[in-house]
Amino acid sequence: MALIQDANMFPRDFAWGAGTAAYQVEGGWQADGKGPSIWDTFCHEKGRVFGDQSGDVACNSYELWERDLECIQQLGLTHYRFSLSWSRLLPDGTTRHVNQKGVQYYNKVINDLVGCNVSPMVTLYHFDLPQALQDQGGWKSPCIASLFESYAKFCFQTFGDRVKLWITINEPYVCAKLGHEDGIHAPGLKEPGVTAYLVGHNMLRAHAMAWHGYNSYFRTAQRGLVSLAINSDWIEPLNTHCEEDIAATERYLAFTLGWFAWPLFVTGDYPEIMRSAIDAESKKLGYNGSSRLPSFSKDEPTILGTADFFALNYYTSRKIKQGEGCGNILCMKSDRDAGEVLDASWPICGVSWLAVVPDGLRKLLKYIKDTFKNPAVYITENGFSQVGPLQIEDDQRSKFYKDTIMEIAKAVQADRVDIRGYFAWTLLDNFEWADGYSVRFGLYHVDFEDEKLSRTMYQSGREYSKIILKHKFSQ
Ligand code: PNW
Repeated sequence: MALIQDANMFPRDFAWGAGTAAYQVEGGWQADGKGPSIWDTFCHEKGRVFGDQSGDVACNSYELWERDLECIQQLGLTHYRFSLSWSRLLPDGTTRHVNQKGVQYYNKVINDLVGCNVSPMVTLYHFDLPQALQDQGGWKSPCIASLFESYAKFCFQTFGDRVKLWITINEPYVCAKLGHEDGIHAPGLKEPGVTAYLVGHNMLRAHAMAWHGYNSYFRTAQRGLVSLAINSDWIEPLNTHCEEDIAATERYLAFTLGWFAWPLFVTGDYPEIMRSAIDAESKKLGYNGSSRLPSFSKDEPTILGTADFFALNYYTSRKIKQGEGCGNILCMKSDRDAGEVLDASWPICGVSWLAVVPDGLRKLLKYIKDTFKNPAVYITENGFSQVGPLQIEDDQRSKFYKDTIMEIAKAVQADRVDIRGYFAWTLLDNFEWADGYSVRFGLYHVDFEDEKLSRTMYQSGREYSKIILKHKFSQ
């Protein structure tokens, strides 16, 4: 533990945060004029979510915000990341009608945070599209980009005097793939091999238009930073001597991290490996017409350079081997032709996809530094879940946070990665999308059986707060 006691281990202004997302915690799905979102619709359909659960009430943060603020202060966080519900602010998704009650709610949240010396990091879009916009084609429609731009400008105008860190869209990969290829997230579309690429494309266009809007109209006065949160696992070839596995690993990376990071940080366009793989597969299956991967128009604002920092959501690592098609039908899996394997030595925690590999984060951070020209990095999500019998003394999760933060310290000190902050996912146990309330990621336990939805700090919360305190006193 020597490193962790070193006073210079983290930069002086390092952000110590935790995050949440509107639909996962707020509840109040119809309160005070809020319009429905695609997650409201999705959860109200039978068979979509574990136990047909929903975020109708969730942690009721819409009414219990002050209790959340106490949790934030107890932990000693310097930053809090949360998302705005688009349809709480603009019930039909457009600025034609503003719900003032929604504006009041977020003004209170932001003012309370700033009043307690906690900096807000605000996500504009965390999976919950207004249903009214889904009815017009949602993220498949090219018009969504300018609708998002208007929403973003409205938020910069309304809250940007106090908010200096913005995330436009959270995890476009997850929205595109889980929502439009696999159909396991809202809007529940299963249109493999085509729609996810279109959705990802429109998300990049929407993000870039919002960034340019901020740059032109708000940056000088508000002096904030705007980015897009990219989720990425750390990956390695299963067999490091096998050419096919090495090539598959490169392809896999191009279809995940590269899909969004290449356009933003490297070329303004998709990785060449991604386009050629998709086009080769189209040819093989006799799919005629233009590339399933859309092209950026020269007449639209550029994508390159529209991220003021690298926002990374890291959860796990994978080994990659060649070959994982889905037969002779179009799908992203066949396009990327790379399969995931979990190393038997990595412990699995809670959900089946989450192997605990803290040093994968250090490797990924070094890769980001080397590949994307040493950007400032915020780790905007990282966490560990609990499933099954409740453990308030969750020592495995405490160890996970200690180990992970140690790896970040090494990335800062030894690898000289420019890391500006770390946000644990998540402040409170909450609605974990398709898994409902069966998976708990919180630093606080929430008793969903109890009418008061009481919050209790886990041991892992205490551990995290100790680390934050140690850092504060070493400055
Ligand atoms: C992220 N998967 O999403 C989200 O940003 C959070 O809202 C979420 O609670 C957190 O990770 C934990 O899951 C993901 O199935 C959702 O692979 C699902 C997956 C990955 C990330």
